[in-house]
Amino acid sequence: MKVCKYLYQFLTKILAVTASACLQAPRRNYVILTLFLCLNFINATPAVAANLSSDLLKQPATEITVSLGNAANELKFEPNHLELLAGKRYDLRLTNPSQLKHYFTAKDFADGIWTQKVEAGKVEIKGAIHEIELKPGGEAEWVFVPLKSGIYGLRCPIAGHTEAGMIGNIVISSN
Ligand SMILES: [Cu+2]
Repeated sequence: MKVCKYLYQFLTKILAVTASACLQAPRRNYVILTLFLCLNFINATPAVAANLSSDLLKQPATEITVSLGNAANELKFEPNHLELLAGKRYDLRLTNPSQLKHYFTAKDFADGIWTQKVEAGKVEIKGAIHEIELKPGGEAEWVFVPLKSGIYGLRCPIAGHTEAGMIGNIVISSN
């Protein structure tokens, strides 16, 4: 990591010097800032991932079950309100006990979390997930760590379902 730091400092200097030499004064600062931000971004992303894998992802997960619809085919999430803490690890178990297909769609929420995996049947999916479709009798497990606090909307976008009340919200708080 030390080597990385020196290399990073060296590259920053080279870029700053090159930019100063090539450009007129008014635009110089802007370009240096842009290059600096780019380097920072490249530098910071692996660090965030490394921290997540070493600490946050080793915590025992809190299990939460959300039912999409119910045996009476009512169009609702049960529960329809979730409260989560940023930095904790969760195992969200989604079930669909109804005879209808449903979605768990919460795109802004999905952008504010780190997804470790989604498991469905014998398949495990890694990486960003934005919505999950559950066929009748379907089950899935979403393991993640919330990162960004906020109040996020949840809905099932199948025609008529949102309108009938198949909506909810997910609150991520920092404490
Ligand atoms: Cu639905």
